[in-house]
Parts: sequence; C-alpha cells; structure tokens
Amino acid sequence: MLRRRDFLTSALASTALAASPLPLVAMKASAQPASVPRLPPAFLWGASTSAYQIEGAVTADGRGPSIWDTFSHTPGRINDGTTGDVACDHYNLYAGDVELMARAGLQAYRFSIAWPRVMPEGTGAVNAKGLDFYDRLVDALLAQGISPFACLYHWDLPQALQDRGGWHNRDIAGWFTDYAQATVARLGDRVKSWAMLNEPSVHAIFGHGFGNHAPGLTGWASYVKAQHHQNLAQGTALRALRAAHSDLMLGTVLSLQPVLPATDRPEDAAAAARFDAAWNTINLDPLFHGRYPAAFEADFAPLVQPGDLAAIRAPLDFLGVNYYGRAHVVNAPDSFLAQASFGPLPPGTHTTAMGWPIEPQGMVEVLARLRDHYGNPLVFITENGACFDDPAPVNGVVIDPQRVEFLRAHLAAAADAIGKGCALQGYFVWSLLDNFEWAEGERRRFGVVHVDFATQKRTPKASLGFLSDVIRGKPGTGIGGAGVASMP
Ligand code: GCO
Repeated sequence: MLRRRDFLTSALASTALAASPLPLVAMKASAQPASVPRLPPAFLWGASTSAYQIEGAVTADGRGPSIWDTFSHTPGRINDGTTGDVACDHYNLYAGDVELMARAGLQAYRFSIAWPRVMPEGTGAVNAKGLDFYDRLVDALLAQGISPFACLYHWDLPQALQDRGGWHNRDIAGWFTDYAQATVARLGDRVKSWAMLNEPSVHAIFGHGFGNHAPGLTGWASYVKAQHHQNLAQGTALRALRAAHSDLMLGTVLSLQPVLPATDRPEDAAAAARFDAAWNTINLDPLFHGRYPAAFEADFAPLVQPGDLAAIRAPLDFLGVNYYGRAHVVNAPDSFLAQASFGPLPPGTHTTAMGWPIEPQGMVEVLARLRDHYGNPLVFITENGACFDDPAPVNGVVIDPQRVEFLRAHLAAAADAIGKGCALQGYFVWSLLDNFEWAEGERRRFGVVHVDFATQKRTPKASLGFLSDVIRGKPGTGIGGAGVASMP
C-alpha cells in the first residue's frame, strides 16, 4: 500500500465504444496468463467505484460540499494538484458506463451514494434532485440486468457536518442513520444490497490520524474517536434499516490485510500485533464479538456508553472485504498508529505502481481468518485490483498484461479460499474506471477501463476483456481466451 507506506516513510465518452466489437489485439494480451480454476456458477461478478472518485458535478442539482472538496482544494494536499470536481464526470456519463459494464457481462455494480447530494447540509431536508441521480443510475443498471450494490458512505462527509465535529461528534450516529433511512426510503424498492461504510479503519487512520486524507486530522485520540463513532453509526443505521425493511441485504465493507513483522526482531513482532489491532480487529472485534481489541480497550473506554457495543454488533447479512496485499510492519516509536509502521517487503516481492506488494495468497489468509475466528460470514470481495503505469490507448484498447496477471492470480486465490470452505460469494474489481485516487489524484490508474480525463473518452483495457471471459466462462484458455474481442 504505497499511498499508505509512502506517507509513513516518506464529451466523447463512452459513445465511442458504442457499436464496434473490440480489437483482436486485446485478445492476445488476455490470452497470455495461465488458466484459473473455475469459480462456482452462482459466483457474483462486479465492478466497484465510489462517488467522489468518479462523479464530478460537485455543484450540480444542489449537492453540498464534502470534506473531500475542501481537502482537494487545499493547496499541497493532492500530489498531482487535481480535484474531484470533474473526475470521470460519471454524474453525466453514467449511462455509457453502465452500457460498458453490460457489454462486459458484469452482473453487479458497487457504487457509493454521496451524502452531500442527498442532504447538502448533512442533516435535515432531503435534496430530491440529488437522489434523482441515483434513481436514474439504478434504473439504468436494472434495465441491463446489473444488480446495484450501494454503499452509504465512502469518505465524502458533508462539510457542514465536519464543521459540527464530523466523526468526532457522537451525534453522527444519528445523523448517519437519518441519511441512511432517507436514502433507502427512496431507492430500497430496487436496491436490495446496502453496505453502511467503506473501510472505517482506513478513513480513521489516514483522514483522522495521519491527516493525509480528508478531513486532515491527526493523532491517536482523533483516530480513536473517528473509529468508535463510525462503528457506532454503522451498527445504529444497520439496525434501523433492518427494523424498517425486511427484504434488504445489509452489511458493511472493511479493508483487511494480514499483518506480518517485516523482520524477525521481537519488537517488530509486537508492532505487527498492535498494527493488526489498529487496522483489522478494531472493526472486526466490535462487529462480530462486541468488544474492542484488548490492547486498546482503555483508550476506547471513555467513549463507549452502555449499549454501544451491543448496537455495533448488529448481525450482518454480508461482509464486504477490500483486499490489496499484506502489511509488513516494523516497530516505529514515533508513529501515531500504535507505534507501528510499514517496513520493507520480503526480498523478491513484486509490487504494483503504488509500490504495494502483490500477494494473492494474503486474500486466502484474510478469508480463512474470517472463517476461523469470525463465524465464516458471507463475504464479497468488494475491492481488489491494481494500479499500473498503463500504456496509452492504441486502436481502441489499452494493453495491461500486468493487471490481467494480477486479476488472474487473485481469482485463483478466491477459488482456493472457496475450496477451503470460506463463504466467498462474489468479486468486485477495483475499479471500473481510472479515477481520482484520493491524495494521489488522477495520476494513479486502477481502472479496467481507461479514462482520458481531458476528453472523458473511455477505452477498455485488456483486463476488462479478461474479466469478461472469466464471467462468461469461455472455454479454451480457462478464462483468458477471446478477451475483449468477444464483448458483444
Ligand atoms: C481504498 C478505497 C478506494 C481506493 C482503492 C485504491 O481502499 O482506499 O476503498 O477508494 O481508491 O482502495 O487505493
């Protein structure tokens, strides 16, 4: 995770794609890797995005400002100086993006709802025009047979709520629940799968501890407050939605990574244990066991009121897992994060363009941990993917063999985990589109579809063709094969 480690150490649009089948050259790229074990027929295949990273249109139809608008417009905060003002302009170009997913055979789309579109002030009046956008998006998805998986919060808090303390204010559990209920009241007739939060520990660590993400707050006490109030909001909203709607699949999304000491020094082993608590079990233990990790119980105690832990432990219908790699950790007395920090990778480890380790087996380890210690919940991999320095589009395709290989290896890991009894039900690639990668800006490309940010032209990558073949179970190479060329 280089974004993380970095910090610690240092109007053509999709219409261009419309009719024509995609070129043969993509097929060659996607045919390279070895075959992958087949995944079960009921396995769900999707793509994942988030609102601020793709929508743009930040002042359209009454949307209020979010903490990411404020942060990205603060000089020096975003590495390449970009903002999410336009991003992929998905707000206006969503129909073509949905069409592209349909052509690839994707069955599900995980997106997030922008709280500041629904409630520009964070609380109070609902902005019907903001919800209209998600209405249109959902209808477009359903018309193509794509299941919408909505996430209620992917880090774009209304600035008005930050001004009232944001995730440091305990009242946010109620604010979030009101927003969740208003949103589900409008869309819940068609959207049946709802995640409460995206990666609360990452939002707490980078937005409220290191301060290199919005809202830019720092320190351990800040992290603890943001963490507890996110956990509480998650549980409170989930219980309220469950009470009001019996037909919804309700869950939440965590970033999970196996944590290993980077050396064999005993102090690094101890640091790895603390880091694991601060990144993984800080959410897992309250969610599934109704307690905070023992190492931090005293830090959380002043915030935890009677009933909080029971509220947080609301039974989930599914857990979304975002998996990118393992964390290799060293003791770091100066780090706010439990005096631990990312350390060197094992020699020979391959990395993505972010510098993140490519470790597909870590996905099996995460899922096995859920199986063995958290009751084997129903899981979707809600994010997995990689940033590479892709070449420019040529003849209507981007050849990205490293991403194809990355996906192939992680799908093999998914099949392995299922074979070992993990309740994994689906896989959403991060991301559908190249997008605004938070503090990295637009220079870091994770998409299976290339976006030219100047023209908004979309160009499929070979990796999309590869996924398309996997989904369609093409014979021949196992799952490489006809690639993008066969997309209808
Ligand atoms: C996260 C978020 C995504 C990122 C992706 C790549 O994990 O940070 O959920 O919004 O863009 O993970 O960093």
